Amino acid sequence: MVLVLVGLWVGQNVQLLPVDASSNAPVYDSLFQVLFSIGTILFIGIVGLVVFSLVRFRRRPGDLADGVAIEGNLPLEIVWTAIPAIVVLFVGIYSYDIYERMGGMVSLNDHSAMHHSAAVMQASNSSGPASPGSDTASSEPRVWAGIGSSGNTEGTLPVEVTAMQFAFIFHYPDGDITSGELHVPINQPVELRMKANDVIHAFWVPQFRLKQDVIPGQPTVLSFTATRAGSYPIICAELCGPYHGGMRSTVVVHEEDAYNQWFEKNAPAKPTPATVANVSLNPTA
Ligand SMILES: [Cu+2]
Repeated sequence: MVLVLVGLWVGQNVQLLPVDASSNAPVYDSLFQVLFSIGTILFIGIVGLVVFSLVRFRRRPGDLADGVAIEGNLPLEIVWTAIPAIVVLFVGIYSYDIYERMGGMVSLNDHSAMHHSAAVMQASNSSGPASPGSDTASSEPRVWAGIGSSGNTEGTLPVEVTAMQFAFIFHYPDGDITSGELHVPINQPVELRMKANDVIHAFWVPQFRLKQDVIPGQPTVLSFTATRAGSYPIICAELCGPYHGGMRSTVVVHEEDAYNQWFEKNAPAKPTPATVANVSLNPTA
C-alpha cells in the first residue's frame, strides 16, 4: 500500500517534461505520469526486495551449509505471471487510447473519419477563433499518416512544410509567405502538410509533445493547437545526414494580434491597380 502511494505521489509530482504548449500536451502528460508511477512502483519494489534479501539472507560467518532446496511454487508463479500481464495489458490499452485521442489512428485518406475525429476532439477542446481567409478546401495532397488534434477543420491554418538536408521551409498558402521559422497564432488549429525533398526527416516539437516523420514521396500531416505563447525549438528527430544535429528551427506561438501583424509584414505586397496601370503605360520601365 505504502509502495503504491509513493509511486502515485512520484508520478503526480515528476517535473521532467518541458513546458506544455499544445492541446495535446496534457493528454500525453497524463500517460507519462501513469507510466512513471508504474515504473517507480516496480523499481522501488524490485530493488527494495533485492537489497532486503542481500542483507537479510546473507551468509553468516562460519556457515558452510547448503541453502534450502526449494522446488517450484505454483501460486507464486501464477502471481508473478499475472501481475506483469495485467500491467502490460493496461499500459498497452491506455497508450492506444491516448494515441487515438491525439488523432494518431485516423487514416487521412478517409475524410469522413477525419471529420469524425475532429468532432470528437472538439467536444473536449474549445475551438480557437477562425483565421482571416483560411481555406482548407484547396487540393489536398494524398496523405498517408497524420497525427494531432486538429479541432474544427473550418478554422484550420494550413502550412506547407518542406524538409530537406538540413532545413525546414514553411510556406503559408493563404498569404504566399515563405519562412524559415514557423509562426502560428495561439488557440487556433494548425495543419502542417509535410513533404521531404531528399531523405526521411522528422518534425518534432517537445513542448507540443508531437512528432511526425517527413518522408520523400509520401506526404504526411501533423495537426496541433498551440496553447501557450512563446518560442519553442523544432528539432529534426530522424538521423538524416552529417548535419542532422544542426537541423533545427523555431516555432513562434503568437497572441492573435501579434500573429496578424507578422502575417501582414511578411505577406508579399500585392500590385495595386495604380502600379499595374503605370507598368502598362510605361513598357520601358
Ligand atoms: Cu533531418
